[in-house]
Amino acid sequence: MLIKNISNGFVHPVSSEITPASVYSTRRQMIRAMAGGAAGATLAGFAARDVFSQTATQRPGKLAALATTKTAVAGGVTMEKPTEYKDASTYNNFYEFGTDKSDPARNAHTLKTTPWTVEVEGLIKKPGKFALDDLIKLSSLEERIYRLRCVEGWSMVIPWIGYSLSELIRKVEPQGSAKFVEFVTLADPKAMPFVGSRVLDWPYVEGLRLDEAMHPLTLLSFGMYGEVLPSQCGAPVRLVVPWKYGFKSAKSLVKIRFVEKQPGTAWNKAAANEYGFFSNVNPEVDHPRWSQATERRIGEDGLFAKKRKTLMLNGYDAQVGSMYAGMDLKKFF
Ligand SMILES: Nc1nc2c(c(=O)[nH]1)N[C@H]1C(S)=C(S)[C@@H](COP(=O)(O)O)O[C@H]1N2
Ligand SMILES: [Mo]
Repeated sequence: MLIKNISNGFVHPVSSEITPASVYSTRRQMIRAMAGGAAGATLAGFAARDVFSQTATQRPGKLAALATTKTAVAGGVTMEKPTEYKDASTYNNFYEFGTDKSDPARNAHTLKTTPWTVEVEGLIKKPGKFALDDLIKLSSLEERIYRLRCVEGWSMVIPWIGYSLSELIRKVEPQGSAKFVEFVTLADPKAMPFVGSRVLDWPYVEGLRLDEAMHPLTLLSFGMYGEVLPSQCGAPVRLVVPWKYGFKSAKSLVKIRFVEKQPGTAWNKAAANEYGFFSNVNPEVDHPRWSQATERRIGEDGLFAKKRKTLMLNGYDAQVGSMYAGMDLKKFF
């Protein structure tokens, strides 16, 4: 059955059975069915080449499986070939474990993810502490293939598992005064060798405007590639905000706080002229030290690998662009 939500452009093929996330051939069939069916209009925007380029990706078989009941198609990115798991899990930014891309995979095994609780507090009617299992069960898990564009100029395509953060936000009932959401991550100096170092202010914090946090694309993610998140990718729960530079997608969340004023964020505090609060992917606004017009896809390195053009709002303009109507994106970068 296809459920189309006109307002946000989503097309959800809903299955009554649990479909293993690793069955990409099923997705290929589904995409074909959709292209010829009710969702044809939505898919017309995709190049046929992209629609059929999806190649089979096996579940890596390294961590516990995390089944999804729905597969969501969000934006044009879904049709891109996912980055290899080995690349996505060894080339990371997670400064609590070191500043080198290979440090998190090497060091994050010290992260203890059980027990884990996420505190939801601030300007809401129903504050509370969620044990991880309860948080996972709060809504049905979907697989969503999103492109993530790092501010440093590389990108990846990841089959994330999670649900829209809006599901949680609705349950805790924000008060009228809540205008922003602050995301606080774990800062445990015993498990995280770089917490205490002077690179960043700890804990690593991030923030979104309430409408951004409520946007259906904003994902509360518990897994990737059909399995729970590896520690270096932000286990056991992280944010994925696909139209913003990677650093907005805070890893290993422990607190979600509803506030009235725009919260300080880790990278903005470190260098306000380089990292704004919004940090929307924007090929037209250069980083002070480099261009943001192109990107390198992880796994396509090599001397002759062609750079890709970075898309406005990382390719999600149609879904999220209206939230920034009338805003000068050079000023609010
Ligand atoms: N807690 C925390 N979250 C974080 C970071 C970090 O250093 N600490 N790095 C960010 C940056 S800069 C990027 S690009 C993404 C990278 O996510 P990935 O390693 O899963 O690709 O995580 C973001 N989330
Ligand atoms: Mo990043």
